[in-house]
Amino acid sequence: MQEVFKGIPVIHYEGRTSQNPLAFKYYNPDEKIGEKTMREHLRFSVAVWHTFTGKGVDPFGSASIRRAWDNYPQPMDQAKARIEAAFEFFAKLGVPYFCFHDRDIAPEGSTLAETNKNLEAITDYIKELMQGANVKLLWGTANLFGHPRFVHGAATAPNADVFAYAAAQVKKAMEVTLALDGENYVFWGGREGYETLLNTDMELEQDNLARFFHMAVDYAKEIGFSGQLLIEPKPKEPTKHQYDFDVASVLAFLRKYGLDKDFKVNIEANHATLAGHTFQHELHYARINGVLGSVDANQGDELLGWDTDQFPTNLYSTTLAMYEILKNGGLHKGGLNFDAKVRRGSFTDRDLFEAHIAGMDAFAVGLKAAYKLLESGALEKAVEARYASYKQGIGQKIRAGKTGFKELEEYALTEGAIENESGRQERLESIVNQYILQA
Ligand code: XLS
Ligand code: CA
Ligand code: CA
Repeated sequence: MQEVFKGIPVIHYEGRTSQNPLAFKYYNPDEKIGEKTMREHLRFSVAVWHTFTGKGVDPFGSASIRRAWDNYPQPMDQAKARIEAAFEFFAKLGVPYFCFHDRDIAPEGSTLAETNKNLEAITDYIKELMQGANVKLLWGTANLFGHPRFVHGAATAPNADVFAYAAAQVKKAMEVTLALDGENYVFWGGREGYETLLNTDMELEQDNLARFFHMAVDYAKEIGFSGQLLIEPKPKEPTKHQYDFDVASVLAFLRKYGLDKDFKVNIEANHATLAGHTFQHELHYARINGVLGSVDANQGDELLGWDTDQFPTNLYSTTLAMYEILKNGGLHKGGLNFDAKVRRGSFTDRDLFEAHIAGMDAFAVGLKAAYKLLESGALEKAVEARYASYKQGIGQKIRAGKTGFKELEEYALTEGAIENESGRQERLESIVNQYILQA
């Protein structure tokens, strides 16, 4: 295999004072943070779509990025060259995982049969490359949104032929994920939503989506896929209203249709903020409901209201994310997948490395800060003290379900003036800052 990223060395940890742009300043894969190494805690993954198919296109301009593998006129030659470059990238960066959509790795043919043949050939090639490499598949997924056949959705399309096609595509993508020992399979509802209720049977569409997921669960069992199935919430874009709006709506959907034992969620930071939540809120909501599966590590822009998928560099956000992940006992089968793209103006190959290094370092700082913060118990003590009234007296009775409105009225009628205590928000925020600065 020919070297593609010439002049880019294997990236090493050089420590916080290093000025070398091609070195980690905080991510030291073998350093132990508690019981686990940083590599084990963070489980970083590269997203094949943004990193190897992204071209810097926006609604106002054509491609600003041209990679070495774009020079192959035949789509299958290009697909092979792309995946070879990807494996060189994984090795140089030292990431343990990667993720892809079926269509990122192999081109569509003129029929579904031909498309499947292309996908099988590239899957075999990836399997071969994985044998000599230190990288595993975090998750696979199917692109059910790019082709015009999915203009009105896939599993929620008004056209049953589209539903069938989407099912066939997911069946194949699950087989490919299994063949590559993928640890999870993701469903992001690309165009599963609507633009206007004037032409939409929402009830049928949601029932169909649930039918689709039940079929996926059955098929995973049938082929012996033991990876975790994940749904990735997103509130809008591409459709105005996506059905998997946020973690809470995904949970309600899963419970309504009896799917809650089979799925967890893949939480993306930028999707959380698009939904009007913080990244921490979504992780926390998933954690307390036992469905925190995996993470798409990126960030949005505070001034832009769309899905900019930027590399995560905000230490406040990575610290609070790692705080939730540590409280979850880690990510288990999940990982931190960089579903992030370099800016249109960052068009060199070197930018791809520098962007991933920035993201990995930001999460390494977050991990270190969150670990110490958790060890100190500062936030836990404050929260415990705040809810202390539920540990005794009437509060204890409320918690134990041993009282009702009548007794509570009697209690309220006889109690004196209610005394609330300060929430001390600013003090707690400054504690978080202290731990970030000490990381
Ligand atoms: C798009 C989503 C997508 C999923 C995988 O906004 O983030 O990339 O992660 O289909
Ligand atoms: Ca994502
Ligand atoms: Ca996104």
